Amino acid sequence: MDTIFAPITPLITSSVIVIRISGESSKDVFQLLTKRDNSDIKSNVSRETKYAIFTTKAGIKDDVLYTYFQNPYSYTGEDVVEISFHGNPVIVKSALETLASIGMRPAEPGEFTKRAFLNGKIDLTQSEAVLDLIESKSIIGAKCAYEQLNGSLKKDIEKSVSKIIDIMTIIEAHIDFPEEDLDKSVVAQIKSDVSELEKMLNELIEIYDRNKALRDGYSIAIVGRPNVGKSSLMNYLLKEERALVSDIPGTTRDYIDAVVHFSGVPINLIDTAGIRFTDDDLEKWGIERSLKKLSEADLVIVLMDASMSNDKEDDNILKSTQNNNRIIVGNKVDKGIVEQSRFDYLVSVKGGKGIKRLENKISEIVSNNDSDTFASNAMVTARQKALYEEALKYIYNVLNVIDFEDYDALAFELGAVLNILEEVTGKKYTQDILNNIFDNFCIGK
Ligand SMILES: Nc1nc2c(ncn2[C@@H]2O[C@H](COP(=O)(O)OP(=O)(O)OP(=O)(O)O)[C@@H](O)[C@H]2O)c(=O)[nH]1
Ligand SMILES: [Mg+2]
Repeated sequence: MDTIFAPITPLITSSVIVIRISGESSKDVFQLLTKRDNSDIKSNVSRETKYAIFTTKAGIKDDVLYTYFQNPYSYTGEDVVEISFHGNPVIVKSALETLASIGMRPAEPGEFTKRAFLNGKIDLTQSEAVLDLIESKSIIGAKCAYEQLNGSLKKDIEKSVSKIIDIMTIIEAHIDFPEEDLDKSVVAQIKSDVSELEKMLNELIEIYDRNKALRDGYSIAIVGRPNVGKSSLMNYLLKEERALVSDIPGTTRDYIDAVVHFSGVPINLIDTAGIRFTDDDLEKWGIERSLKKLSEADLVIVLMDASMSNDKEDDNILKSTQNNNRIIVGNKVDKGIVEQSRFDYLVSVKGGKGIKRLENKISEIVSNNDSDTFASNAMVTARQKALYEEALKYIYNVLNVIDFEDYDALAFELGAVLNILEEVTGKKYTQDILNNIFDNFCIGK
C-alpha cells in the first residue's frame, strides 16, 4: 500500500500543526529530519518521541517533535510518524510538498481509519465509533462512543456470530446424517439462543431511535398565543435574559433560539412568536416562520395562561400540535388556576414555581436514562440499524421453521443472519460498504 500523509490538525495559523505519515516508507521521512548537530536520525525503538530539525525542499527549517510508531503499534497498524510543526501553514504546506516529492501521497478522507480497519486493528463498529466520538454533541454520547471504540458492541455481535456458527454446525451435521431426529433439548437451546439474538437486535434498533438526541441534538419549541410567558420561560430555562419580555402581546416577532443542556444533552431551545390572527404583515411572517420551527421540533411545549380559560387561539394551537410530541403547560398560576385538568404541568415563571418538575421531565425525555440494558453503551448507526432490521426478518423465519424439522431451510435462514452480522462488524465487506462509511470522515482521520 502507498505511504500516505495528511495534517491531522487544522491547517491554519495556530500553536502547533501535526502531520501524520503512515505506510511502509514512513521511515523515509528521516532523510528530512536531522539532529541539532546535523547528524542523521536512524535507529528507532518501537515507539518514541524525539526532537529534530525538519528541512523542506524549499529550504525552510523548523524545530519539530516527531513520534515514531513501529507497526503494529500505531493507529493504522502500519509504521507511522507524526510530526508536530510550529503552527504556520506556510511551513507545513512546504513540508507536505516535500513529502509528496519523496514518493508519498496525500491521504484521502478517513484513509487512516480505513487502514486501521483493513489491518485488523478495529472492526467497522469501532470505525463508526471514531466518527461518533469526534462528532457526538453530549457527554453521554461521547461516553457511549468511547465504549464502542473499545469494542463493546463488537464483542456482543461476535458472541452472537459464534453462537450461530455453533448452531449451524449441529444442523449441518444433522443434514448429513439425518437418521435420528434432533434431540428436543438441542432444539430448545437453539430456540433460546435465536430468541436472545432477536431480543438484542430489537434493543439495538430501539437504541438507534432513542439516541437521536445524542446523535443529532434535540430541539424544543415553546409555542402559545401572545403574552402567555413564552419568552419568560425561555429566559428562565437559559438562565439569562435572552428574549425580550413585555406585557405587550406580540413582543416576540420572530423565533429566537439558543442552546441549553439538560442532563448533558444539548438542546436547541426555540422561543416562537405568539400565534394569533393578525393583519400585520411582519407579524404574520414571524408567525409563519415560528409555525415551521414548531413542525420541525422534537418536542413542543404548549404554553397557556392557567389563570384564564382557553380562548379560540389556545384551542387552535392545541389542535395544530395534537400530533406533535408535546407537553401542555399552564403558566401564571400565581394569578389563579382555571380548570387544572387542561395541563400536564403548572408553573409560574415569575417566581419559578413548578419549573423544577418541568425541567426534570424534559431531562427524562431527552436523556432516556431508563435504558440500562447491556447495549445502552452502543451508538447504533443508520447502517447498522438497517442491517439489524434485515437480520430480524431471517430470525423470524428461523423461529417459524424450527418446529417443522426442515433443516435445509433452517440452515439457509441462519446462514443469512450470519452474513448480515458479519457485515455489521466488517468481517465481510465490499468496497461500496467501506466507501459509504469512510467517505463521511474528514481528511487526516
Ligand atoms: N403574573 C405572572 N406574569 C408573568 C408570568 N410569566 C410571565 N409573566 C408576564 O407576562 C407578560 C408576557 O410575558 P412574555 O414572556 O413576554 O410573553 P410571550 O408569550 O413571550 O409573549 P409574546 O412574545 O408577545 O408572544 C410579561 O409582562 C411577563 O412579565 C408569571 O408566571 N406570572
Ligand atoms: Mg415572547
